[in-house]
Amino acid sequence: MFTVFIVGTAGSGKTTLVNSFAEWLEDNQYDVAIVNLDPAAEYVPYIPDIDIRDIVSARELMRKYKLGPNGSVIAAIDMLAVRAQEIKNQIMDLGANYVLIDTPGQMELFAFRSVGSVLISRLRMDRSAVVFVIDATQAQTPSGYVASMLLALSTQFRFNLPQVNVLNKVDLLDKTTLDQILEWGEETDLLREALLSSETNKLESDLSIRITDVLSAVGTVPKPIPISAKTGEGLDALYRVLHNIYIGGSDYDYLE
Ligand SMILES: Nc1nc2c(ncn2[C@@H]2O[C@H](COP(=O)(O)OP(=O)(O)O)[C@@H](O)[C@H]2O)c(=O)[nH]1
Ligand SMILES: [Mg+2]
Repeated sequence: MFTVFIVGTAGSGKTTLVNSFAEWLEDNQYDVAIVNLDPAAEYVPYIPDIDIRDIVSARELMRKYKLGPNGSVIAAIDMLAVRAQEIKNQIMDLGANYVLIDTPGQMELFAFRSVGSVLISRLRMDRSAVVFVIDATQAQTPSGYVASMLLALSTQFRFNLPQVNVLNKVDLLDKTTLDQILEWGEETDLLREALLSSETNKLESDLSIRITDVLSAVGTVPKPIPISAKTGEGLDALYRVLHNIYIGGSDYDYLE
């Protein structure tokens, strides 16, 4: 069993990706299960095998304890962490090869509170990975790109799991813009140049250059894989990278 946590900022396309990647896996004869861990999801396009809203619903907590939207998500995640073993048992009972886990819309309420990493460490299996979803439209400017990569790195430290970064919504970019973003991932010098010549104010570009230096000094931020959760473009490349992570852990335990 390989559990894949789909993490990213609100609106980056996590839920859409869970749906389209599950379809892709099924079309390619893989056995896949879906877990919805977002207690505040209004609508999901897939039918989850386990839905956290059946255990705790942010909407109900709002009503019952008179909480706001953020407070109710925080309370719901705290409650889930307590019941993590029960949820993990349910996931194990699904017996699927691939388990895709959709996470709360607002990642800061989940990824950057200590209980979020506790929840993930309790739910993770022997083989787990994080797919960090970057919204390509937010990463078109050099400083937007740097901010996205910094968030990706923070998430990587936070969860301490193998992580794949994806640049989602590439269907919304023209080819030149996409190629440019991908070049920034290959060549830090090109990114620095772009930051220096971009329209942003000097303070922002100075700060972004310093962050870029830190990112390249750390040296572990994998360059993002371009995908579209909407059109399905790039999902085969995402699968290949995940599969390598899956088999990388040991040389005797294969997916098929
Ligand atoms: N054009 C385009 N839109 C997308 C893509 N992925 C997601 N979206 C849209 O982005 C919005 C937010 O997506 P959602 O999956 O709910 O994001 P989440 O908050 O991260 O779960 C929705 O309107 C989606 O239809 C994509 O690859 N291309
Ligand atoms: Mg969502």
